[in-house]
Amino acid sequence: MGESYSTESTMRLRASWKDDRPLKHPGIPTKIDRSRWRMRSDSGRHTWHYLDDDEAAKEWPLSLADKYYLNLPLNQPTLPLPTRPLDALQNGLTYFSKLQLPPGHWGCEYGGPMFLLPSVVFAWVATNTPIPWPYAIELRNYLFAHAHPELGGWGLHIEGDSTVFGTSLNYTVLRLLGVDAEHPIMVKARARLHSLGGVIKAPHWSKFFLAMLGVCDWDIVNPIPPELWLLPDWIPVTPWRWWVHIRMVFLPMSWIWSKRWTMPETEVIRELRQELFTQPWETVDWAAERNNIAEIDNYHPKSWILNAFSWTIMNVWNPFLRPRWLVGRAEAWVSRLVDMEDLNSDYADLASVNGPLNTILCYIRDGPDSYSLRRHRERLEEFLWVNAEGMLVNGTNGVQNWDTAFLIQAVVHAGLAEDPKWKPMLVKALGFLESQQIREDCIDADISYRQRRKGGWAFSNKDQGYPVSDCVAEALKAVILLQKTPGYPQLLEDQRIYDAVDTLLEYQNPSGACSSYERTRAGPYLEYLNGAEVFGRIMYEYDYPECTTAVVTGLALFQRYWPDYRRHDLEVFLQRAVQYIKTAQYPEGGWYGSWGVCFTYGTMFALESLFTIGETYGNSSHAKRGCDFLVSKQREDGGWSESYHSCEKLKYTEHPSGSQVVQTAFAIIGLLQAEYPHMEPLRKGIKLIMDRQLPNGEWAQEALEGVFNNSVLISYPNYKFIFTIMALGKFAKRYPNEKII
Ligand code: LAN
Repeated sequence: MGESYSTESTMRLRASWKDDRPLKHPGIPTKIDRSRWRMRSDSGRHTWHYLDDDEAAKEWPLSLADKYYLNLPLNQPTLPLPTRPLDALQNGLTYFSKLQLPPGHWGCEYGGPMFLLPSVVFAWVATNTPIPWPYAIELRNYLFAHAHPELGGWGLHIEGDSTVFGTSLNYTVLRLLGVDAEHPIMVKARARLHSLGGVIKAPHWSKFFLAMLGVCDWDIVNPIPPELWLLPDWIPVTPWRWWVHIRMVFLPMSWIWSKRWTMPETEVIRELRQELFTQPWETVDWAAERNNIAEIDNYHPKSWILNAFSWTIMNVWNPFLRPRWLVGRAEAWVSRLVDMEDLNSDYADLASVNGPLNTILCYIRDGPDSYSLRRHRERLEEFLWVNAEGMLVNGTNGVQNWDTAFLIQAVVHAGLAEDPKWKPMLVKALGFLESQQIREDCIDADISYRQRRKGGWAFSNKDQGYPVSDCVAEALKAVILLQKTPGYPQLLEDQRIYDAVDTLLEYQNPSGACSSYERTRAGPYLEYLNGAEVFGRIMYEYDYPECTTAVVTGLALFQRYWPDYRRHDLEVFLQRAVQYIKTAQYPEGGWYGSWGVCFTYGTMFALESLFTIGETYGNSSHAKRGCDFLVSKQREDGGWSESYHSCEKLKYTEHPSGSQVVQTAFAIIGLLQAEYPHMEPLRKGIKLIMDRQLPNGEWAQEALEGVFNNSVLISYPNYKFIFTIMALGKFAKRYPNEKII
């Protein structure tokens, strides 16, 4: 990409504002042609490229998947109108199979949270990384498209009301990209920010980033002492016990905080100091505003214990006691842990907050010409995505393994694995999973507090290198199901299957449950140290019914074909895990889902666990209560409709926009797993799924499907294919001759 947009030259004449393109820079073309974007997937590494000249665009034509991502017309034929679920399923697959990428997997945007894009842009700006002009334009387009239409500003995620967190970060991004402060969207956002009290009311992470940019003074940032990493492991609050996402974000943050590093001042930073505050910048009493936070941002108020800790650090430890030698040791150790993270992921890093932060650390520590910075810059590209609204930053470097594993299972469960029409697609998908299995444990696993990973699968791709309990299990199931179907290549020999099982067996918590990335290393007390304010349940690894179920079903499937391998370990594991599932049931009968919205998602999984040990509606009070709960939430039109407010409030809440295809599929799958005996509710749900299918076989995007940390929504655009196909297939297996329409 030839031309780039220098972040240093963000100064422009406000008066020169004339059109809707506030990015003023000599040489930036006035128009962007969205059909010039291409997504390239090298073994599951996704990068976007803007083809500036006609020749290049002709040589690299848009693929169907590109068109789909960009919402350009695909011109897919109208398919025969389905009357039976299996026909609808085939139509859905006909469409979805065309989106399979050359390595064998599916891609998708993975957006929703509104603090990821700022992390990446701030990393570029802080490290003096030129931002290509098509990026700058498309990032602006995306943020403009998601400014809250009534309130102005931006929220924690795209469906939420605007907050100080979202607005302060994204307003700053736009100004750094060269957007004029007097643009109507900016004026409205600023008004919203000021009505909430301005940036002094921002939560911790926002204050951190703005201090690093030089908009705030470091004194406004609550402490993140790197010394914490020197504490002995036995202490119950030490960082090795934290949930890996928090651990890996606070790690580079603590180093930057300790250095109080601020990027060189620019004109736009000086302007932001005037724009983001409700009082003259020079008069702000920074230290006094550290705990000042707007009500709307304060999802998880800080505990008095954390406040006392922070006070002591800032008023006693730092000014009077903190010895230089200790600071040096702590910073050096943190810096080494960052290197381990970078080495174990080839700089891909865990996700799109710690990746940008590690980038900044490497720039400060290793300099602008270092290998570490160059490699980080390349890897940051993999978090980017382009859609019909512009450019966004994904929650991870993709959803490759996860979606592929589910799609395989959905087709196998529908009884179509041997159908010559779908076999080539499945063989390619199997090949992808084979290529993505992690084959080695981490370097320095013990000292970097990493768990066994050999044989596992990550959520996205192998490079990222973090297996997750359910990602390993879902991929393992997909592999076993295909390799045990006659006529499929045996790409993973038994030893590689055993490796996966050995990794899975490491995940069980004392409660019997599984968490996400690691076994739990702490308890609820650690939430007293949650200082992020905007997220709940973030400090340690919780027990999750959905992760536990995936492991239960994965191990049970394995056991069917390899009954003697670690027989005793597996039996004990399964028995304890399902016992946990029972205890996690809510009094109303459902299960809380932490990673999808919400009770429909969690209940689908839990009912599958119960089925694995033979407990269904007819013989189990747990399964019956789960089914009754689901059926009680079915709407008149046959669908289910849950809002993300369920996740925040831990109570089933209806979505204002009515039934959702994906949740309807979750509920139907759950009921079918539990062998729910009455056909009518199932039929009505299936009818809704079929009615919503478009003539070319696709389903339209509805509300966001996923969630994390109680409060942040994230999209899983492929769920509308995968789980509908799964529901239709399971229904068709149970009622093969049933016509619905
Ligand atoms: C994800 C995405 C996938 C998800 C499932 C596999 C679905 C789940 O069953 C286990 C947890 C996991 C892996 C998960 C954890 C948290 C993630 C990585 C995310 C929701 C995607 C983005 C999010 C991450 C924390 C975003 C960065 C934000 C911070 C607060 C650091």
